[in-house]
Amino acid sequence: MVEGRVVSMKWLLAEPNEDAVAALTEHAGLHPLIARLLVNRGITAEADARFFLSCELSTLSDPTIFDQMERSVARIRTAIAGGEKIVIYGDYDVDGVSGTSLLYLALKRLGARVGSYIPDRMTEGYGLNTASLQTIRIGGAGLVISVDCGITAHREAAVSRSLGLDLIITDHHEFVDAQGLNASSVPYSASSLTLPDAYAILHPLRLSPDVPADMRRHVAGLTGVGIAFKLVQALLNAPVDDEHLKSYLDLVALGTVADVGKITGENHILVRHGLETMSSTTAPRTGIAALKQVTGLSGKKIGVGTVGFTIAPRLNACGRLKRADMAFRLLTTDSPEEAFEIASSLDSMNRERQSVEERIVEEARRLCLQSSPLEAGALVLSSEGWHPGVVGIVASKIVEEFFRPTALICVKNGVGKGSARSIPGYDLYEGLTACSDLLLGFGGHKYAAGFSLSEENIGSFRERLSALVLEKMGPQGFVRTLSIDGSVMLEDLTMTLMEEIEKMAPFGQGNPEPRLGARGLQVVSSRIVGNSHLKLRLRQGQGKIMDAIAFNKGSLLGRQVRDGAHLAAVFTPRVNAWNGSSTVELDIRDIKTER
Ligand SMILES: [Mn+2]
Repeated sequence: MVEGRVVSMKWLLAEPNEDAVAALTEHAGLHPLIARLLVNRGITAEADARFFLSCELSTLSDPTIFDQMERSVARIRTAIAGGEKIVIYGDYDVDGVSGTSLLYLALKRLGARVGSYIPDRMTEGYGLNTASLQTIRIGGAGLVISVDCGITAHREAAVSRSLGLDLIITDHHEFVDAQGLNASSVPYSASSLTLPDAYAILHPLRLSPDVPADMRRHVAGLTGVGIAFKLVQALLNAPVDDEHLKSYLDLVALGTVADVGKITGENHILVRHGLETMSSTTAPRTGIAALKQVTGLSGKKIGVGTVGFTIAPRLNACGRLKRADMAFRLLTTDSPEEAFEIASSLDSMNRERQSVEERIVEEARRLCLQSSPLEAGALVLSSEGWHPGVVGIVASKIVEEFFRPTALICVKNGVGKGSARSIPGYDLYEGLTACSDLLLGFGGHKYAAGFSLSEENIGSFRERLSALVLEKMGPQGFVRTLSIDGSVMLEDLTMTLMEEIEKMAPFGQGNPEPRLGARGLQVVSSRIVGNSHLKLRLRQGQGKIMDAIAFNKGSLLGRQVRDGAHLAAVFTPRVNAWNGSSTVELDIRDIKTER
């Protein structure tokens, strides 16, 4: 997006508690750098370090630690035994669709009469709604299980009850009490919190009172599909290495990564094993195999990035532009022909989505450049021609380029629907709260939020939000920062260390790839490869020469980067396997001239 403009960044070296690093190094017998990486990621106790590095399915917690798990399981068993119809009520995003598919497949295999319902993004919007609950009741169901939604559905839970429809809510979103106040910061106790009046509620922050703190931390980050998995784990009452239970891990990895769930705690275990399942050629899910085929991923290793950038956008494409049932059908079908057909049309819908997105990105950039984007605190852009399904993604791209909190508003019949994204250091939810008198409604969190407003308020909203951001950030506040885990000598980056680092994988949200810094580097040789990437050979002092690559930094050649130049660099070390031999290569994120 930055079109050759290399933005300079402020380097921030992490300052972990050195005593904690030393203690972990000594007691857990870890390489000091590994101990530092763990402490930087909030892992300080020896037991937590072992849990994290072993990453074994056998260390997953017993699902009955969830409040009301036994009640939920008993109700579902009764429905199965009595031939009562169950409907899984999901969400159209990838987490929701994966969780719905997982629960649907598991219940079907347990002999349940089970159906699924995924609301339409455009006509119904997110979450439970009373009209569809009525339709589900008329269709003969006696039990509805929500996935990835429902925790704020006070009214819909009451409607279910009045319809004689039992509702089990499984969700990971924040609680909102009946008055609409955000309440998840309040520790749960049955008396202090008003939750929807459902038959049962399963939520990662609602555990039995005697559950120890470390176990609470490990499950706190479960997403919609993760909770659906816990429910199935309890229903099957099987050990975690049970083949049937394990067969759902690909769906868990898919939903968790797509929902940008933290890859720490139990998510780390579920995602690692789920990605392995997805990568295997022996028993992949029919729909996943078809998606891999149409995207050229067959036989390749599936990582967090592949899911986030290739697989999830395709599953999302139908939810964004059309109905999400296609993604559900793809994930639940056994027929390779049907799977291939759906995967192909998802792939072309994704291309359609991309071209819609590119057009909006261009229009939004043009609108930004018409004003003085870098003098504004926030960028608030609006149009009648934008598709609400993609404006969130576009807002992220505008943030990436201009580094300002950004809102894109789609205007229709005098009402604007907006999607906003923020930068580190500015709490968007707080900002919207301070503009609430100008808004018809809003929701979200620090970095991403949605809102609606009447068209005539767009101008005032732009001015107010922009002023609020400027006031909070200060004129010097808009500086991109690059955090560094630790500084190293290049000679420390051995293959043995790389194997230790690999034990921390998969990397992603909450568990970023290690980013290291080194000083006193001299450029031995440099050239441009591909479009505008820099390929370098670097040496530190009299040490050995190492290969490095700096993506999209070709414009530095001949300026900062010349043969013989002295540099400091921030990079992620990677193993480069080539012609049967493996070497460590530096993936450079930023460079500064030294001396
Ligand atoms: Mn979710």
